[in-house]
Amino acid sequence: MHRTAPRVFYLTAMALACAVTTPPASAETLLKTDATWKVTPAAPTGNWNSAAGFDTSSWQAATVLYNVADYPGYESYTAQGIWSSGLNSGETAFWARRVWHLDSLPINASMKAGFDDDADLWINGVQVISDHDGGATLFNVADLLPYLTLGDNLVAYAATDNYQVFGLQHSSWVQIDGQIAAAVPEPETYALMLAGLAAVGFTTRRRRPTGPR
Ligand SMILES: [Ca+2]
Ligand SMILES: [Ca+2]
Repeated sequence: MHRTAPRVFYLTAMALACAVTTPPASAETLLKTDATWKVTPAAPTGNWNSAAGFDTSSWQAATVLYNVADYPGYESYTAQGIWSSGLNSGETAFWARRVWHLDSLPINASMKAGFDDDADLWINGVQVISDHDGGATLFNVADLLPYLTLGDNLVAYAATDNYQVFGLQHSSWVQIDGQIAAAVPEPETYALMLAGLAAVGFTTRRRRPTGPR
């Protein structure tokens, strides 16, 4: 029996190592601007940029202008350029919101964004982007984890178009990419695995020749 015990221990350790060493998750788009965003051309009041439950019943679905991937160098992007109305409309300012529910926090998350021309962006009421340079700007926020929380998250921004300088064309897009952890096995899974390994160890021991060593 004392010779079998190390084998069972070894197999158990191997199985547990495999169970807890989940396959590396690949980065995926977790959130992006598209028609599911709520927008309004009328300046909102109150906690529109900090409260996930803010009443947006008077807001409208975002107008999709184009796919960011249509632009050379951006082929891998999935976000869509949005505004409160068309690409050349006279609406030179609009407000956008998206509630984003997280059942678990990502392993990592980054955000890329583009504004034509300026924007202020908040995540859960914390300002992440303050863009007032007057021209179209691209952003890359490498680590978004400090801003995220379990449950409902709110991504909100106010964008403006400096039409007098750059013409009427305007746009905004946001894309959040990251890695979600694979599901961790439940304790019951470990118990079943240990029971199975114990049975294997027991069988191995029973089959071991009992002759002289
Ligand atoms: Ca800008
Ligand atoms: Ca512009």
